[in-house]
Amino acid sequence: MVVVTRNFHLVKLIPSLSHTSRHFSVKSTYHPGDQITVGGRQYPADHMTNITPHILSHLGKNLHLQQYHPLCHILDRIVKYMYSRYLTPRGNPLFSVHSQLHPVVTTQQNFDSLLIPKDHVSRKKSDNFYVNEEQLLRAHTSAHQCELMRMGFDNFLVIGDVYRRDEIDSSHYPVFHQVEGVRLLTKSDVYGKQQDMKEYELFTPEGPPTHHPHVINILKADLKDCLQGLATTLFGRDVEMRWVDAYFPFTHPSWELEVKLNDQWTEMLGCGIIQHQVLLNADVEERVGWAFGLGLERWAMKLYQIPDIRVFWSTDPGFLSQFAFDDPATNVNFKVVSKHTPCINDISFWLPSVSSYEAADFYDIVRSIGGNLVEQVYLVDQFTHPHTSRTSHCYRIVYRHMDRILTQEEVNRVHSRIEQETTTALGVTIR
Ligand code: FA5
Ligand code: MG
Repeated sequence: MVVVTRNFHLVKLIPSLSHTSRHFSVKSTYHPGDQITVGGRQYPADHMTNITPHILSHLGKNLHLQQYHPLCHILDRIVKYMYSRYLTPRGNPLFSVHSQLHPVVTTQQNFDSLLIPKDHVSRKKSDNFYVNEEQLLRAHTSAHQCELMRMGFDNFLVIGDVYRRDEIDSSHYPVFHQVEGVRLLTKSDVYGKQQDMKEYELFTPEGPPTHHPHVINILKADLKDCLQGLATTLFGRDVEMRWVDAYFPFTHPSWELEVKLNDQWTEMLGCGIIQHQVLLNADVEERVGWAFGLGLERWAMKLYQIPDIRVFWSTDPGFLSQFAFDDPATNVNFKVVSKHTPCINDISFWLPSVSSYEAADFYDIVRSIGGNLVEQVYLVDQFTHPHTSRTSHCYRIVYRHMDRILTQEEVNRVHSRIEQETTTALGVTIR
């Protein structure tokens, strides 16, 4: 087994960008020469920089490496499953594990190396946390595929924290953990045992290199069997699951696996057959392969019946003590530490008339000021005034502390700070 380790240290903002929560602004302006420190490294800031102090506070926590953390237990089981499924001829695990790669990657790694077009929506500033024009906090662990393939790894797992400006609800959090799996095969790996197929090629003979249909079928069968096997190993034979066709620029064909979570079909992973051009970008020839990316929190929520994704960041002993066991396969009947009644406050405002308004900026403010008191935010109403043509949005913010009762006064104080900050940072007018 090969473990690639690149340590990084806890995050600190350098003084020129530091803040007190009172004067925090999402739309901080960065001047030429400003520096931002992310994961112990310094980077030049620019007009794309949009990492908030709230997000920075999650760097270096490495929940997946913390002994007795549920994400660490489930990761252990996933790695063991992959180790036992794929062995070298000498009986050793085939997959290498890379769990400490630095989370700052280049746009080349996160997008270009994966054939994500220059104008693709997933590159938007409103969807990502940019360090600057050329670097960002990785939005998925797929960002490391090419560098590892170029280094010569054929079978590997990448585990890491990933960052997205996403929705806010019980199964989405702006920082979560992914496990990436990549398996590359040579012609003899693909056809080896199937004598009658020895003559087949990996690619169709004419036109640009296209996978031979047999390759797709053989890889697809292995990929789906591997992932379904993982789901039944963790969740039991009777788990309800289904495959859905999907699209990713870097795999074709692609699928998503959904599992019933709290009576709702929930996406657990994306996967597919790696596009040939992705391998060429990594200087890999004469190989084909598959890849998957799964959300560790979603798998842990299913396994331990954890109802809310924020719980993983809790330091409450009532939560953590439930996972203080050495055998990761121990059965846990997770007890919700508390499910106090929520406080629900709405916020309505007119958008600025010359509108550069992005809901993601508003969500950042809510998360930065409300922290983990905020369980959910959603748009409940929007309309455009027929005479003035001004647009109004109304959002509902559900406040609920994981560990204790919140008072309405406390919530009101947080809520009015959110109103103030939204007014100054985004130029809206509270109604
Ligand atoms: C990806 O990130 C692709 N890189 C996955 C992939 C890898 C496809 C390799 C093909 C080959 P997606 O955005 O769907 O895809 O995220 C993958 C998984 O991460 C989801 O299925 C889900 O389990 C989890 N996930 C996505 N967004 C969030 C979020 N905000 N909070 C928690 N989990 C999330
Ligand atoms: Mg998806």
